[in-house]
Amino acid sequence: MNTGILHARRRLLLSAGAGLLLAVRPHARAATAPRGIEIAMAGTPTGSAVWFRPRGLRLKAGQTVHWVNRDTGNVHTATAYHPDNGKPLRIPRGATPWNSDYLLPGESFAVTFEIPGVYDYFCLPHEHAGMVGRIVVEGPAVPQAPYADTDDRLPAAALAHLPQVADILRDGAID
Ligand SMILES: [Cu+2]
Repeated sequence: MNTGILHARRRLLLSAGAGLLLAVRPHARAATAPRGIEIAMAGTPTGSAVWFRPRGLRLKAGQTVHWVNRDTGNVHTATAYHPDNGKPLRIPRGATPWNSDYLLPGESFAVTFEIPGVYDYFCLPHEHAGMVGRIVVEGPAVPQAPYADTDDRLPAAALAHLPQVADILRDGAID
């Protein structure tokens, strides 16, 4: 039996399968900088401090956010606080959780927000360094402290860096 051909064929099937998966991913990563609303993932050159900018952002329903890794030496993620990601629920009920996976410098990830409410998210490797963000999608009744019951399950630095809902609604963006 010619195992070389079999191996080559298996590789072909695997790569075809991977392409299919990418094609149906709702929020594919992109290697080029997108247009529109950007939240930068950034940090100091040594990595001693890392952040999302803005870390607080007000949106209207239907708007799309692009997280872009503007850091030069660090990978980051944008990951919803949700049981699917091993965390307490801190996005509106019924909203789809997201996890960008690791973004290299220059890579980006997009999510469109449809359901009004408060969305908290974090960076997987830097949650304990306080790399978190909060998005408020405007609606008739956005709660002011929607997730107080799970505050004690967040690292102290993460909780400290989540802006207040009222401040986001007033200012639009909080750096
Ligand atoms: Cu990070």
